[in-house]
Amino acid sequence: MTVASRNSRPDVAVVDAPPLDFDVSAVRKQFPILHQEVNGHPLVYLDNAASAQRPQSVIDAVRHYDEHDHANVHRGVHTLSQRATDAFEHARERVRAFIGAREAREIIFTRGTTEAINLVANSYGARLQAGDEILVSQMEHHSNIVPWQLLCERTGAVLRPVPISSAGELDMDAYREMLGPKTRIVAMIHVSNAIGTINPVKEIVRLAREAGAMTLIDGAQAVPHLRVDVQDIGCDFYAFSGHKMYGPTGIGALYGRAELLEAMPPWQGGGEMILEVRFDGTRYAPLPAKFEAGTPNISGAIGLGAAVDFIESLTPEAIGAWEHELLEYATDLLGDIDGARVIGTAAEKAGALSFALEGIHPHDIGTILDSEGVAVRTGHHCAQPVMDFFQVPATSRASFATYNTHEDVDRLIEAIRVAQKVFG
Ligand code: C6P
Repeated sequence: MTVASRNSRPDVAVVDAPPLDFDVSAVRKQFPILHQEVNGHPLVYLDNAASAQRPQSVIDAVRHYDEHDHANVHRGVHTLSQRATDAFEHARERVRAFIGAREAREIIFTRGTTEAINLVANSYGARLQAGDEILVSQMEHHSNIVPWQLLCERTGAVLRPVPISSAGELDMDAYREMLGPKTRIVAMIHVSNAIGTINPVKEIVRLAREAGAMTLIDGAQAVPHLRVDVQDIGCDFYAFSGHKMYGPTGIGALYGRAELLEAMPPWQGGGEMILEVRFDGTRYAPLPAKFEAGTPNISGAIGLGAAVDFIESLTPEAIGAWEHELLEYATDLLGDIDGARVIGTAAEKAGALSFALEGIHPHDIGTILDSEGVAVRTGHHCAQPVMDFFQVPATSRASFATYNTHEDVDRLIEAIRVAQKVFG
């Protein structure tokens, strides 16, 4: 099977041809962690969808902050607090520009995608009533299912999954039919972490808006691979995590349209999200502080800003095209292996290649691959409905980043052959 041409859908922001001049060895030099042996073999890191590695510039940005500027933000008149605040707000501005938001106050720092979606489900969700409908896809990560299930339990709203095809693409006809006057929220994944499908989010949002529904896009697996422009997509909310885009763990962002965020109640209460606290009533701070209660992950935000700079230094377009080349190469080679089955064969894919090997449990595959120095993820990838749909308990998943190479793919394929010999 081959991955289809990258320019067949106008709303997928990727370039046509592989960037033949992509200097992957220069990129690799920026990632110290890659230059080590694991179990006696040079490391091949193909678990990027779980967490990508960090370039020296991100490591240095966090370290510089820790060594020189660390203090609480927005709270002190002293020099360190001002430096920390400046660096923190600079990072917000970098994130704003990265995803094309209009204003920096539309960027709320969160712990990651999970917290961003929970924020919306709890705050915006408070306006839902019994009988209202929330549409998600059947290929969602659990973090775009469970917060809505909890909301449904609280409000009596109904969660409805839009089906996917045998290729792992969203059934757009079913989606159109399911949209209706009861649809209040459409929450969909941009790029599937489990099977790599790129969803037509612009069209998904356009249809939802026509139906009068609010839209949230889970962009955790999109921002590392595609140019994302939230205004072009037209969504109300967009959520993502730092650690999948070469940044630190424990930091991410929620983009929200300012009018909506302003109209929403705070989710968490505490320091920094208030203007004035009295026992007879509290007034809340303006955006973005209203949604950032407590001391934030300051060094994480600074690292995220540096990760944005790293991606922009290469450009998301060049990164996406290079990774696509690797994805096609790996998909073709896997197709030559007897007993190998690719799970998810959508025409438009990014980042992840899930597969099954006849007669070998994915966990055994992962263990053998690790003994060969190849890191992949095995399991349900926090997307159990996808596993149920494809009738597998789990898959093995190789996921690509800008520093991966054709040699990495060759090593993956060799290691798969080793696993087949061991269990054959
Ligand atoms: N997927 C994976 O290996 P957090 O944990 O909040 O940073 O991200 C959650 C999340 C939400 N949506 C998508 C599409 C995701 O891929 C993830 C994280 C990892 O696939 C860990 S389960």
